[in-house]
This record gives sequence, C-alpha cells and structure tokens, in this order.
Amino acid sequence: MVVIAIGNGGCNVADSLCRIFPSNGRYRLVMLDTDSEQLGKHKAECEKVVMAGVHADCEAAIDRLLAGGDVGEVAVVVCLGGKAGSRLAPLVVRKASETATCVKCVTVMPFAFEGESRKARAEAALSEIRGCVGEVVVLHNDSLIDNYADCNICDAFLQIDREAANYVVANVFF
Ligand SMILES: Nc1nc2c(ncn2[C@@H]2O[C@H](COP(=O)(O)OP(=O)(O)OP(=O)(O)O)[C@@H](O)[C@H]2O)c(=O)[nH]1
Ligand SMILES: [Mg+2]
Repeated sequence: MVVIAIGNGGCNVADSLCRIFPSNGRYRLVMLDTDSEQLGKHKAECEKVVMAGVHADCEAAIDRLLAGGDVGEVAVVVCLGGKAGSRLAPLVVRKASETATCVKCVTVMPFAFEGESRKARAEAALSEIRGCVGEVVVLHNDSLIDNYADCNICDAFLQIDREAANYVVANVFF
C-alpha cells in the first residue's frame, strides 16, 4: 500500500495518520507539494517529493514514484481548494489508476468562509478525481470543525486532521 499525501493540508493529515497509525512497514508514505519549505516541516518520516511547476515534469515525477513493478494499492489524501493539491491530485489519481491494482482517494473540502473560488477549484478537482477513481471519500472542513468550535484555530486543525486521518485508516486500511 502506498499512501500519497498531496499539498500542505493533505500532508498535515498524513502527519496525523502517522501518529494514530504508524507505518511500521504496513504502508509506504509519500508526501508531494510544490512548496519545498512547507514540505520540509512535516514531521512524518517518509519520502518527500517537491513537484516542479511544469506539468510534464510533474507527470514524470509521478511516473518515477509509481514505477518499479507492482505498486499494489494506492491511497491519495488531499485537502482540495488550494493550488497544489487541486492541480496535482487529479494527475496522481489518473496515473495511479493506470498502474495500481486499486486506487482510493480521501478528500477534504474547504470551509465555506474561504470563498467561492476555492470552492469552485475544489469541486473541479473533485469531479476530475471522480472521473478516474471509484472510491472517493469526501469530507468537509465545515462539518469536521463542528465539534471543535471552542478550540483555538491551531488546536481545531489538529483535531480535524486527526479526524480526517481516522477516516483514512477506516476507509483505506480496514
Ligand atoms: N483539514 C485540514 N484542512 C486544511 C489544512 N490545511 C489547509 N486545509 C484546507 O485545504 C485547503 C487547501 O489548502 P492547502 O492544502 O494548504 O493548499 P495546497 O494544496 O498546498 O495549495 P497551495 O498552497 O495553494 O499551492 C484549504 O483551503 C483549507 O480548506 C489542514 O491542515 N487540515
Ligand atoms: Mg501549499
């Protein structure tokens, strides 16, 4: 099983995943982002790949990632609405669906307060992802945060990342 976390939010969820369900050889974790500085800050021990802006370079990097014989199952984790995740996740699921035995995707949709353009970017990416993968879990930050209204924003994000990571464990591994 390869878990590919994409964009800063997706990689934050993957950090939580590693805390609640450490790899211990059960899965290979790869983090992808266009932002090398952010990528360097994630605590999980894993492969980290900085994706270049040019489309063809990204495709080549994803091919390298998925090369090497039987990739088996691939799970993609991404928070949609930002530029990196919304651009790269559809690309990754399309490439993975050509080579992997099974591809699953766990997505988190942006808060309504982030505005229409983020929402539109997230929805466009989600519909591309749905075009390539049968199993797509869609979580909503607006619903995830409901239980943490009293927390400060950092604590609330940690909690919702953990909740999203629990969905990854439940839907991807079990
Ligand atoms: N649950 C959760 N959602 C997040 C987190 N960080 C960001 N988000 C959400 O995910 C959306 C995308 O943000 P990022 O993941 O930071 O964006 P990105 O894919 O890195 O893209 P750019 O930085 O714009 O290139 C945001 O609009 C938020 O709704 C996080 O740590 N947890
Ligand atoms: Mg980013």
